[in-house]
Amino acid sequence: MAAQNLQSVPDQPAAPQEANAGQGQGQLEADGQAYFDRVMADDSRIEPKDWMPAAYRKTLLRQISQHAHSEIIGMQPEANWISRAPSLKRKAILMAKVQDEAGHGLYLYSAAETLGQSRDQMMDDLIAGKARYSSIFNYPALTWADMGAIGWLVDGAAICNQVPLCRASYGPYGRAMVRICKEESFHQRQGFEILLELSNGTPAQKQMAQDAVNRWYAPALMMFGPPDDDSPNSKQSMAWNIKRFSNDELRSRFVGMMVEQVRVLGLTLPDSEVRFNEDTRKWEHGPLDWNEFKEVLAGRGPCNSQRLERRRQAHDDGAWVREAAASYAAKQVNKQKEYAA
Ligand code: BYC
Repeated sequence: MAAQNLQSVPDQPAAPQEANAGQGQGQLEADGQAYFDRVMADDSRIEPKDWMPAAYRKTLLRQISQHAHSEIIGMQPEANWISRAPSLKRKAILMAKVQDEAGHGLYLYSAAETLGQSRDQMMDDLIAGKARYSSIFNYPALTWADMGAIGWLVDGAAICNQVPLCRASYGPYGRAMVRICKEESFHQRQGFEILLELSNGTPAQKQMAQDAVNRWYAPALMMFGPPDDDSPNSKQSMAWNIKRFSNDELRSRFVGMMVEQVRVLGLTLPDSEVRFNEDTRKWEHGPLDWNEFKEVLAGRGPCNSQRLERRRQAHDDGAWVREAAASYAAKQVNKQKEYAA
């Protein structure tokens, strides 16, 4: 039961491994549960080989695989603009960003695999339309300014949601998030900078930036998930130290960050009801269309079918790479066997 701590994570409670030698399954389960409870109480970390409740494993698999799928599907709206980027510099930056998202997907699929599900299975579920990915990527990127709005608002929301996940109780997830958050911060800055340049450009460029912010604002707020009263998973995920803040808490925090930054951009948020509530000490925003959110989750958003179709096509196009890699790996194994014989 290896337990590796981040510096910020308190000392791990002693694992019950040795004490269990020779004991029956029931006792092992009881010791495992006691160990797990101590880890949770100490706000420490569970590692892949540690005992964990089946429901904890299932919840993590659900969240991490959805997160991985979001990164991979999230490459599409921006990849569509690589060939239309307005300069070589912008093209190089956008390509690097889209590649980063692929990398995030790979770290997350690796973290999910440590919970016992194969990457092939996760990918099959995605392309069969059985798995979720973030609602935000079912909206179209209509103009170059959308690259700015995605970077600023979508990556901004992602950071707000994901920084607390760096302290998630499952070690491989928390560690993956540390690196992802560093890269997301750069992504947000590049989005902000695109919008700033457009905002300081011609009136038409400024209008394009404002239009993009208007279209991405509400979908970005919905990225945090349904309102707390309608979030069936939050309570348990918070008890297990996976989620650290509720959906509404993070959404409110994000709105506060955006209020400050939009002023620097010289743009406005399309929400006349944003205000800081002095009594609750929280930022509030206008109503969101949760029916639209449900429609998107049900597969009926503006781009759901296009995104999945593109993913299927990319999977088929990549078949020869997977075959070649598997064949090369088999050859290496045979060579080693021959060498050993
Ligand atoms: N979209 O009980 P709740 C990125 C589902 S990638 C779709 O509150 P939970 C980026 C939820 O799964 C950003 N589905 O759930 C990439 C649940 O359904 P199931 C992705 C959503 O898990 C490329 C049901 O609604 N970030 O940043 O406690 C380029 C009830 O919800 C959404 C992550 O994945 C949604 N927005 O909380 C640029 C972060 N919201 O599974 C940027 C990690 C909710 O029961 N994930 N649902 O069928 C999380 O933090 C949490 O899973 C959520 C939801 C806050 C998203």
